[in-house]
Amino acid sequence: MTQAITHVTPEQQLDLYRYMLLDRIVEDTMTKLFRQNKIVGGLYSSLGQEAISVGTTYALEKRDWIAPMIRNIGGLLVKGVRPRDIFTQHMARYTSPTLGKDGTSHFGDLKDLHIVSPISMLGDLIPVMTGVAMAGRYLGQNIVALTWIGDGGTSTGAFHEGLNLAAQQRAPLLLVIENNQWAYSTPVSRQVPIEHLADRAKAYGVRAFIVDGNEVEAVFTTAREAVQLCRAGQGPVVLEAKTMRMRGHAQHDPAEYVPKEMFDYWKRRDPIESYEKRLSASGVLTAKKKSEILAGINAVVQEDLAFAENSPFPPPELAESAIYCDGPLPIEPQWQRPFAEVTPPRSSVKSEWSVPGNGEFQQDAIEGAGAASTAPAEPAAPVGARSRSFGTVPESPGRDGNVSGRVRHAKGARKPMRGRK
Ligand SMILES: Cc1ncc(C[n+]2csc(CCOP(=O)(O)OP(=O)(O)O)c2C)c(N)n1
Ligand SMILES: [Mg+2]
Repeated sequence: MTQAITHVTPEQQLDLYRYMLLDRIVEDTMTKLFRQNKIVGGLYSSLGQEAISVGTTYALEKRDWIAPMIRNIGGLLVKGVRPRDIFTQHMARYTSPTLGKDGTSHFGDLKDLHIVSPISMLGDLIPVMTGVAMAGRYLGQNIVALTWIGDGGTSTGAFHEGLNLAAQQRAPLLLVIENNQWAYSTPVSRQVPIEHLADRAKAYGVRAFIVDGNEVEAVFTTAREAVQLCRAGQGPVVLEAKTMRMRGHAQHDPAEYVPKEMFDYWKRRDPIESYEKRLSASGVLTAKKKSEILAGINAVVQEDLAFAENSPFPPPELAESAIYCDGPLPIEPQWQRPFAEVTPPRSSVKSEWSVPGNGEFQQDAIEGAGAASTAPAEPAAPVGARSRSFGTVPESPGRDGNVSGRVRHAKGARKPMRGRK
């Protein structure tokens, strides 16, 4: 049932490489901008973690949804966000997706790219994305919702509440735990008494995978398998990717509390360098191809950087607009709301199945008349027998947190939901 799909085509390999490189060049460019005092607010780095955002998002389809956190610029790029949006947003320019009103990666695109804007409160995106996943199912779209959480974020209440909700509702949610071994200055070992954060999924009857987060193909193929399970109606999946935060929490933090040997070890496991070597050795990445990819990335980045640098800041007269509600607005109870008002908006994603009338409230069904024909659709099946057992747990990371490159899977498959594909 949960057969690993390990095949990655040369085209996909070059795509994965290109996106990781694009991510790194975009973030390196922003580091320079930060040093030039052109970034408004903080700047967070996903240096060394690019394989996770890129590999997981690459496993999605266009119709699927993501909600990034601070180290998921790679996911935005794979989803189709242009570097100019990332630059202008960080530089608070008027041309940014939030018209210069917000900073970092705090923007989304609900209409076309299906991106929910980050929420700073760690963990809160999990219940939100569970809701997105459930809404997609409700609309028959067969979508998957993906979000990421750090090792520190797994200790928030929202993580546990959200995961339990997703499990109980069998929501098609892929939750990626980016275990980069540090939450600000706190190492994982001082935060939790367990070795593998994926084990937390067990408590909620959720299937979990552990993967080497520095191996982009392992991340991609495992995420692809997880996405398939979600889409098949088998409930949420947790994917723990073991990696290392190669910078401080943000630019202001020199990370002097991290042992130097730990940085040295992980530097040798850089996800882009190692993949480049691998693709070169197999002949997929020739010297010519590599310079073509690099030239393509640099052309886009330079064009978008120039666009951002030449963009104005928002006009001062707009500083107070779109912040508070232009109230007071009268709020009156409306007990008989029209059907169109309470049904979900039209969406660009075509339904693969339909719930009659989008499951609207049917007075007749309650009163008995015509109940057989108008009864609301069957609700999501509750979590069935909790027969999953977690098979091989990975070898322990060493004291420095090293992990081997193997992918391990939790065993046990759920039956697909009734009536779902
Ligand atoms: C609920 C909540 N508590 C605390 C914070 C402050 N904070 C922001 S990032 C961070 C560290 C997060 O560490 P981790 O989850 O491991 O993610 P990483 O920074 O390593 O990617 C903290 C404590 C927050 N944003 N939300
Ligand atoms: Mg962390």
